[in-house]
Order: sequence, then structure tokens, then C-alpha cells
Amino acid sequence: MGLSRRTMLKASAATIIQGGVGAPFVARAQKAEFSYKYANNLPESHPLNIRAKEMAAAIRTETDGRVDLQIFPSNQLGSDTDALSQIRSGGVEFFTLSGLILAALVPAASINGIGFAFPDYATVWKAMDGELGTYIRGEITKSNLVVMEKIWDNGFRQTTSSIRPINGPGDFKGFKIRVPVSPLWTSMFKAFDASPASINFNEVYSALQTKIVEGQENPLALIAAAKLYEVQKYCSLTNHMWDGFWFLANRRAWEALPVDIRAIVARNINAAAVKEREDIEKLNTTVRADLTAKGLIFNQPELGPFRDKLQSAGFYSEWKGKYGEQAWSLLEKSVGKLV
Ligand code: X2X
Repeated sequence: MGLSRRTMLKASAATIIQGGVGAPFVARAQKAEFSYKYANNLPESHPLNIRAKEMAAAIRTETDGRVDLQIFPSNQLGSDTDALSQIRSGGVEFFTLSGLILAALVPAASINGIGFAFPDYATVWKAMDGELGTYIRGEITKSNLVVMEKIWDNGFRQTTSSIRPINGPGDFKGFKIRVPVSPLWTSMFKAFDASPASINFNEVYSALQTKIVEGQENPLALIAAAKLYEVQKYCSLTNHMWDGFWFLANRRAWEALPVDIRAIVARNINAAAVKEREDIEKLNTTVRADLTAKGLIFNQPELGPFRDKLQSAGFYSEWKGKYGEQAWSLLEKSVGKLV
């Protein structure tokens, strides 16, 4: 019997099982043993979702179809705040979340977002793939979530505005800026005398469009992918923090996977993270020109005065106290003295 004929017979058998005429064609004859949802907050065109799609295909192949990862980009299953409670309850099995937002559950997880801590990517990966990352993952594990080893890149964050460019810390005074839902973000922009509003990412575009806020801050790759240039005029390269996404799993769902399957899934997720980091690094060389062509006006402020402002507002000493000696010394071991 020819292959195509056999496939057709299988398909018609599936149709009969499904209840006959009019039932949809079933591409996969059998439902995967583990059909898991992966939720994230980024647009489909972002490198995170492009690599996630490849990763899901590799996992399907390497597990002989036993694991089917369905990706839900752009907060299709709810805001980050909702998805964080779903990953805890098992409503979703996988979720990528900024460590700064995860801090609602795991306070130590926001530490990489301390203002102006990281000078460059080499320092970021050394810390996050090294001792600091190990410490943070230990804290996440204590909260009963499972976390993959490699953090995915969101990027160094830049400030966009519809009213004025940010040339120095004084331009933040009274500035209505959207920040993600995280005490560290609010605290940092309060230290700049701005007026931060906590808004989940799925509402950012409309908050900017309707002028509920005047600006926001995000990495260039995401400003491009989420088309924020359509509702913003200026982009100031404030480079004020590095932010990444931890790949989280619900513990019960993770432990339901046989050990050999877990190894395949983890290896593919971590490999995809490393590729995604490289994608963003490449994007960084071209995205500024693309955004300029789309109408964003760039400026590069001097960064020293921003750091001085945080210092004199007591930002660093306050957060050192919150994280405690152990975590703070791991951060300073990577980036140098901050206080
Ligand atoms: O909410 C944001 O701004 C985003 C997408 O960058 C994070 O996930 C922190």
C-alpha cells in the first residue's frame, strides 16, 4: 500500500472516530500524551517566539510526538499577573516571565534589574549563567516553581516618550511613565521623581495611544516588535537596566514527565534561549536604524548623572537592605561596587 493511501485511510478512520461527515481533518492521528501550554507576553514576531516555535517542533520530533507544546504569545491567556497565578495553579504548564515581575513571588528575582548595574552583555551572561543566576534559580525553586537553567534575553531597556526626549535625570521629573508591575520599577522611577504607573504589557500600546501615560521603557527589539513607535515620538538611550525572562514550569506538570523526556525538553528550551540571545544581539546592530526610519527620534544622554541621582535618592542602599548581604555581594561580585 502506498504511503499516501495509508495516510488517507488513517485520516478517514480518524474522521469516523470523530463522528463522521464534517468533522475536521486531524493532522496528528493521535493526541500527544503531554499536551502543554506555554504562555508568554511577547508578539509572535519577537525572536523569543520564533525560537520557541523551532524548539517546540524539535521537542515534538525528539519525543516521537509524546510532548506537544502549544505556544500562546501576546498574553493570549491573560496578563503577566494572571499567567503568574496560572503557572502556580497549573492552568498553564510553561510561562516566561521577567525576573522583576516574578519578584511578586520571589523577591530576589528582581536583582538583575538594579539601575545601571550591568555595563554590557558579557557581564550579564557571566552573572546570569554563573553564581548570581544560580542563587536566583535557587530562590525560584524554593517557591515551588521549576525554572530552566538559561535565562532568555529581553534586553537593556531604553526610554520612549511622546512629549520630550530624556536628556538627563531632570527630564524624568513628573514624567508619566508606564512601568511593569514590580516594586523595583516603581521605586526606581520614583527615585527619578517621575510618576510611574504599573501597567501590564498587554495594555501598554493602548495606554500610550490614549495618553494615559506619556512614555514607557523597553528594549529596542521589543519597541520594534510591539510597534510602540506608532504611539511614541522620542527614544532616549538610557540603558537603565538589563531584563530577561526566566522559563518557568509548573512543578506538578514538570514532574509528570518521565525523566528522559524532561531531559529532552530542558535541553531544547535552554538551547533555544542561547539562540534567542544571539538573535537579539544581532538585532541590536540594525534595529535603531529601522526605528529611526519609522520616525522615532533618538538621543544618547550621558548616563553618569542618572546613576548619581539614584545614589543620592538612597535607591541603592534601600535595595541592598531589601535583598540582603548574600544576594547583594553576588551582584557586586559580577558588576563591581554599587553603593
Ligand atoms: O512588560 C514589559 O515591559 C516587558 C515585556 O518588557 C516585560 O516582560 C518586563
